[in-house]
Amino acid sequence: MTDAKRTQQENYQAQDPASGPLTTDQGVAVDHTDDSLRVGERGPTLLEDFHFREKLTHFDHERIPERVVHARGAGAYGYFQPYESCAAFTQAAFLQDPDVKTPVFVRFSTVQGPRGSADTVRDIRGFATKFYTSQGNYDLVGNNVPVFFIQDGIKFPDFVHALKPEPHNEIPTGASAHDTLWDFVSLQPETLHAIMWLMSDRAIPRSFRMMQGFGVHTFRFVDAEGNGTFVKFHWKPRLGVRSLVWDEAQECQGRDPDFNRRDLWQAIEAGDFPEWELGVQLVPEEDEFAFDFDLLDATKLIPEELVPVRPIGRMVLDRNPENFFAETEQVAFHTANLVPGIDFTNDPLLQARNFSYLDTQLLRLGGPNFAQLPVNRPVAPVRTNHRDGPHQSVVHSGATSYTPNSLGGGCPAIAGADAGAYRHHVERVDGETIRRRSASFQDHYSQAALFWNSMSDWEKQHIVDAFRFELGKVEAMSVRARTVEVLASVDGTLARAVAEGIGVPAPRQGADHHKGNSPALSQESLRGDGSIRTRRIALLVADGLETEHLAPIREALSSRGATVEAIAPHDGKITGLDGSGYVVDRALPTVASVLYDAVLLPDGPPGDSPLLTEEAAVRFVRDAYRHGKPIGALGSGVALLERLGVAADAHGVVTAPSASSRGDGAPSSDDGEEFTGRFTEAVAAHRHWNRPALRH
Ligand code: HDE
Repeated sequence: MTDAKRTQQENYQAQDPASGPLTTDQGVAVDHTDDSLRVGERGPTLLEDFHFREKLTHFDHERIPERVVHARGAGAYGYFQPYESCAAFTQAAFLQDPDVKTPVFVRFSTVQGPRGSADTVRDIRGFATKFYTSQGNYDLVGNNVPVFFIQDGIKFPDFVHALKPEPHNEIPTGASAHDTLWDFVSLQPETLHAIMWLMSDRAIPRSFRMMQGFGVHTFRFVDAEGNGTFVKFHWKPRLGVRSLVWDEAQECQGRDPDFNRRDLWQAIEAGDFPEWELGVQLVPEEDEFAFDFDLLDATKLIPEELVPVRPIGRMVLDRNPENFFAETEQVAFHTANLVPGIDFTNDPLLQARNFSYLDTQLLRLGGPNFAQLPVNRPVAPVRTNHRDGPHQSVVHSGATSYTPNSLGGGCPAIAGADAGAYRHHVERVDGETIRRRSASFQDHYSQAALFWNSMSDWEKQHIVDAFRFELGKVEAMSVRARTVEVLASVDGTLARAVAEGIGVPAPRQGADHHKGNSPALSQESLRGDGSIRTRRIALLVADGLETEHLAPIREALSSRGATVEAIAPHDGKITGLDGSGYVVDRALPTVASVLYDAVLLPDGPPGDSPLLTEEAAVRFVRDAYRHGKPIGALGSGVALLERLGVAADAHGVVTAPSASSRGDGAPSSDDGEEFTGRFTEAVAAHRHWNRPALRH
C-alpha cells in the first residue's frame, strides 16, 4: 500500500550531495570554502566575499525558539489502521476501513527541560500524534498519563512557571524537585492527582515504546447523523508499560542523556517497529452526569472498570525522520486540528489549548505559513484564500483570494453536503458570564486516592520514595509541611510515610475514607505481550571465561527478540577458556548497567572469575542487582555473584550449575534450554523487587 505522506515528502528532498559540487544558496558552484577573501595573505576580509557572508549569516540564523514546554522530543513516522469500521459512533474517515492505513507522525517529549536536557528525568512525557487523513490532518496531542495538573487553562502559565527552572538562577534543569513547584502544588490541590502519577514510575519510562498515551480530555465523536458520544482516547503499548528505577534513571542522565531518543531510533532502524493499540472509552451523551466527577474536568479519569476501553485500531512506527530539525523540531501540533467526526467538549483546559497551540507556532515557526512545511503538510488537498506572509512557499495563481468571487469562477467553492465538510457539533449552551469553577470540579482528592489505592506494594514504595526525594530537595520547610498536609487529605498512610522521610511533623489526621480501587491503573496489569522483544541483555565476558557454549543461549534469546551484546574489558576479541577468540560488541568503559535490562555471566575456570578484578564489571553486576534487573549466571558466574555480595537466590537471579561439575565439559541442550527459559521469564518480568541488600 502506498504511503501518501512518504510520496509527498519525496518532492521536498534536498539535492543529492553526490550529484554535483558544493554551491551557494543561489546555486553558484564554490571551489574554496576554507579561507575568506582578503587583501593579501594577512590583510582584512572583504565584504564582497558573498560566499563567506552567506555562510556566516545562515549559521547565525540557524536557531528558532524552542517549545516553551515539551522542548525536548523525538519523533517517528508510521501508520494507523482501524480494526473495523467505527461508523456506529464517528464519521471520521480514517476510522472506517480496516484496509486503509493512515500515515502518522508521532513526537514524544519531556515537559520541563530545554531541548538539550536529559531524557530520563522524572517528568510527564508528551505523546503527540498527527494523522495525515484523507479529510485533513487530525492531531491527538496527548501525554503518557491520563490526567493533568490543572482544570482551567488560565492557570497554565502559573503552573509552568512554578515547574520550570527558577527564574533567578535557572535551576533545576529537567527536574521537578525544587521549591517553586511544590509551593504551587501545596497551594493548589487540584494538582494532586497528576502529582501522584508524576511521583509514580510512569514518570520514568524505560522507553517511549513502553508507555501508554492518553488524550486526557473528554472529546466527542460525532456520527454521520450528527449524534455525539463522549470519548476518551488511550494508546496501549504492545510491549507493556515498563519503567526505570529512580536511581538508574538518574545515573542514565549522565551515561546516556539520549537514552529514550536513542532507544526509539535504534528500534526502528533494527526493524523492531514500536506498536500501540488505540482504545476508546465511550460515554453516551445522556450519561454526561452519571459519574461522581465531571467529564469536563481534566484532572479526572474514567476508571476502566466503569467504562471499559474498547480497542479500535493499531499504530506502528516504522520510519525514522530524515532530518531532526526539519521534521521533529518543526512539526506543529494543534489540538484544534480536527477532522469531521471528532469534536471538542467544553473542558476549560482544552478550550485554552485550542488557543495556545496555534499561537505558539506563530512565534516558534516564524509566521502563519508553517502548515506548508513538509512534516506539517496534509496529504489532503489544500485550497485556501490565505495569502502571503513570511516564508510563503506556495505560488498561488489567479487574481482572486476572497469569497465570494465571480472573477475566479467562485472558486474555491464552499463544500457541498457530500464533500465531507467539518461541521461543529450542535450543542445548546446557556449561562451567565461568570468567572467561577463548577462545584462538580471541587473534589481533588478521591481520584488521587484511587490511584494510590490501586498501586501494588512496590509501586507504593516508589511513590513514597519519590515524594521524599522531591520534597527533600525543597529548601522551604513550610512548603514541605504544607505539602504533607494536603497529601493527608489523599491518604494518611502516604502522608505519614512522606513526613517521616523529610523531617516534618506527621499530619495529625489523615484521610482513610477513599476506598476506590482500579486495578487497571497499576503497571502490574500492563504487561503487554509479555515478550522480551527489544530488551537489551549484557553478556559480561573476559579473557579466560567459558565462551564455547554461549552460542545457543544467545541464539535463543535473540530469536525471542532480545538484543545480546558481549561486553568485555577491552574491544576487539577476548580469548575464551578453550583458547578461541570471541568477538566483543562493546568495551566496558563505554557502557554501564543502566543501559541494559539484564546481565548474563558465563561459566569460567574454577576459582575466581577474571571479572572480579575489573572494577567496571563488578559495578555493572552490583548495579544491575540493586536496580532489580534480571541476572543470569552459569557455573562459576554463580560464585562470582556470591563474591560480589549478590544473593544468588534473590528474585530474578537465575543460575545454572557449572558445566565442568557435571563432568561432561558442556551443558546439555536440555540444561541450556531450561536455563534460557527461566532467564527469559525473568527478563520478561522486567524488574524484580524485594531483594536482600547487597552484602559488602
Ligand atoms: Fe500542551 N502545549 N498545553 N498539553 N502539549 C504545548 O505547543 C498548553 C496540555 C502537549 O511534540 C505547546 O507546540 C496549554 C495537556 C504535548 O510538539 C503549547 C495547556 C496535554 C506538547 C502548549 C496545555 C498537553 C504540548 C508548546 C493547558 C496532554 C508537545 C509547544 C491549557 C493532553 C507537542 C507547542 C509537540 C505542547 C500549551 C496542557 C500535551 C505552549 C496552554 C493537558 C504532547 O502551545
